Amino acid sequence: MTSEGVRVIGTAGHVDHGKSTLIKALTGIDPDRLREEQERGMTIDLGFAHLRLPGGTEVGIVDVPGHQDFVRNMLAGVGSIDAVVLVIAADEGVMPQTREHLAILSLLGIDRGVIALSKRDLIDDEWAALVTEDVRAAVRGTPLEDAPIVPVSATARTGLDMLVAEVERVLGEAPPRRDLGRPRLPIDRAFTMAGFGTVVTGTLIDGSFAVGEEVEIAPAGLRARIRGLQTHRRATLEAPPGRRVAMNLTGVEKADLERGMTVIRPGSIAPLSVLGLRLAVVGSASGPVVHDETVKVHIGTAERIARVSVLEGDAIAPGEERWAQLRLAAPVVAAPADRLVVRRPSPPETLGGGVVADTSGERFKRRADALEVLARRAAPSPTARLVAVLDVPRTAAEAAARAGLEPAERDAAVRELVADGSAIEIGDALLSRDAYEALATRVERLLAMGHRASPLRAGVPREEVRGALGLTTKRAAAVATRLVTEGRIAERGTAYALPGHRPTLGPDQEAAWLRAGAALARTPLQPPGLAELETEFGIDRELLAAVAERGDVVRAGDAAFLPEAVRSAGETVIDEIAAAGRITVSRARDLTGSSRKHVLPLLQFLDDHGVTRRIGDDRVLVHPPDEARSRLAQALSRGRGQPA
Ligand SMILES: Nc1nc2c(ncn2[C@@H]2O[C@H](COP(=O)(O)OP(=O)(O)OP(=O)(O)O)[C@@H](O)[C@H]2O)c(=O)[nH]1
Ligand SMILES: [Mg+2]
Repeated sequence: MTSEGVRVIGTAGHVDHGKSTLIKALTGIDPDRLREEQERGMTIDLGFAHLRLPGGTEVGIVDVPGHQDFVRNMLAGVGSIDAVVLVIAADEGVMPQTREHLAILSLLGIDRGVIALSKRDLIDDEWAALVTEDVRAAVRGTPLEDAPIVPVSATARTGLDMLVAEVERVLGEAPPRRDLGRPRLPIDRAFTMAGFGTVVTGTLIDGSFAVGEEVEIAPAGLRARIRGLQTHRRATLEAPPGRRVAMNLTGVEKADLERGMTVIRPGSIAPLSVLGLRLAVVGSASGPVVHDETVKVHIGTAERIARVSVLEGDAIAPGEERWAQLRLAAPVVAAPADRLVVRRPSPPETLGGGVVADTSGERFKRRADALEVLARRAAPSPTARLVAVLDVPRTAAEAAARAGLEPAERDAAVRELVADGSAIEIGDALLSRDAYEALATRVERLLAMGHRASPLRAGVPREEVRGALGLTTKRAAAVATRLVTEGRIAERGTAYALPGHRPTLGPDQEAAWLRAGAALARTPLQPPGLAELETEFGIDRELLAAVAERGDVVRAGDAAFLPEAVRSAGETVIDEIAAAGRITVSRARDLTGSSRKHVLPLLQFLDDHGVTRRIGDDRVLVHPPDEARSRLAQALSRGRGQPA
């Protein structure tokens, strides 16, 4: 199944101009399905039909009402069509809703279509020529400017083949539907069908749904399962984007569902109450859209009351376009690049619309910030759009969905951004260079503050640094690791520090260390223990760690030695093993003139640094003596008494 094989078209045009009659003539299906519609002879709500074009393409048809009281229903129907058939009655010509529907099509970006000059049987050739000229003038400057005008009569059945041929040609030029791997079915109808249960219909966009899938009905947050799928009354196991779909759902009641809700994969889109866009006000609007004005927003099949927050100036005059945020009274499923239409509630009037640029839901405190962010998010190129949503770490899939990119565009954009350094890979996620720099600065500041507050300490505990990033544990660790790799921060045991940071002692602490160092030097291989260092000399663990950090003392197990003592004891041990092949603890004690209590941590230190290895009661060398000596020297130059 290819999405090119199936298309969706819609009708548009003034009331009574013959839309429904034309669809019935083309398909044999009467789109006016409601009793009230039959009785009043007019379309009230959306009607549906389908047609197979001569070339084999299946076309779903959405028939809309033309009456001005039902423009909201028309809006729910034309949201995701591939092309429009604008019907203009030859005997009446261009009328108010002809123009209003044209404006709506233009706002929704529907720029493919055919104009059917209907009821051709009611007029003569001369009149037909005049009205054709009027129609041309009316569509000038609209996306249908170059659309073919086909005279038709549904009752006399003339021009129908020509109309179908033009529809086929126009659809042939339409691009394939995008597949973002994140399906949405904006519901246009919900009903109960005997033998099936709950059914919803709509035009599927942005991805495929399959029978058996669990789905969410947003924004209600309901869960359901797809029991069956139909396109054009035929059952299918999977429906790709761009087709009319009837979806049989289990787990929800019709009473819980209504037009304007959207079927999505559970959790795939968070409904939003704030939408940012450049709001264009149509030239024909009766007045400006002013800041804080209440409007109706139509997006997909949904309709919401909203307040307009004009971000540039205080109003948007007819014919102008300005950055604005729409604050909706209730959340709606929306994605970047969605089109919406804004209407005035009363007297009803189509005011304008635009393309959703920002779905972050952020309410900006400063207008200048808002403008900058929105402009960035509305950027046209896929890479720019992707980078704009990477202000926080997101997986490539999340980011692409937010930026409205298709998988193919996404992969190319990710490669390009990572290659030129505009995006940084952070664990499973990507982050823009700017956002990464902001995090780096935050870490550097935190470390600088930590060093100032505790000059003695090696640095700021790793956990604290990661916690300050406000990211998931894994991503925070990835950011920190990258900063270390880049040499912007340094790892000091279980802490991070700025590379230049050396723990510094105050004058009293230096004096205390001087006395303690002298005591250590008096009996280098039987030095005072840690408890004594603290009680007698005031060298607590933190101070000792600081002195060790700068290389003045070596911590080994539960003891502390001067580096010189460790070196001489270590060399003695190495020499002995080089000569005798091994050394025991008591032999090491005797040769170094130490005690058992002190020689144990010394030997452990040598083991830990890959100088010696323990075999039973003996120590042997891990490497030849020269290598052992250089390892010992290295361990001491590291100055931290920490195994590498
Ligand atoms: N003579 C003639 N009458 C037509 C033709 N097409 C439609 N009509 C008549 O025009 C009237 C309106 O037709 P509909 O098809 O209901 O018009 P519509 O555009 O669907 O109207 P709404 O849906 O209410 O906007 C009906 O009485 C039709 O019989 C045609 O080709 N020739
Ligand atoms: Mg109709």
